[in-house]
Amino acid sequence: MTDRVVVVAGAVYDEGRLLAARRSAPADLAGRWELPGGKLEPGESPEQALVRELREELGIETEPVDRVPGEWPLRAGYVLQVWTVRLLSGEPRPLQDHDALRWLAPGELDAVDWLDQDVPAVAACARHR
Ligand code: 9L3
Ligand code: MG
Repeated sequence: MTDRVVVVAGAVYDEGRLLAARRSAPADLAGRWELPGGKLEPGESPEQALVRELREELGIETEPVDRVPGEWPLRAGYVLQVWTVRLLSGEPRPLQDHDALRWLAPGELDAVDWLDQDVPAVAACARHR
């Protein structure tokens, strides 16, 4: 399938805790939490897109480690894929599209109001650990 847009998201871990980001835009998603990331740009690999998105959105340098098995449909024509990501440098800050961040311990994964599609993605991340 080539006629669909891949949205990549990062499961960023630091000392066993998973980074969750609260969206501030667009209005219909604001206040909901997600694994940060975004759409691939033309010519980018998923890993390249993820490194770019996490740099732009959070000001961190990261290294994709491996793909979390699975794929989750977003709106028509879009699909969500998730990579486990190692934090190389920087302290994440909500620079665009987010207004809050939380590091969630393994027992806290249901403490935030995830976007609908991120619920199964986060569960897959937990299984994948
Ligand atoms: N989306 C859903 N879950 C995620 C991410 C990163 C994105 N973990 C959805 C929200 C938007 C679309 O994908 O509708 C594109 O994301 P972005 O480029 O606005 O971050
Ligand atoms: Mg984004």
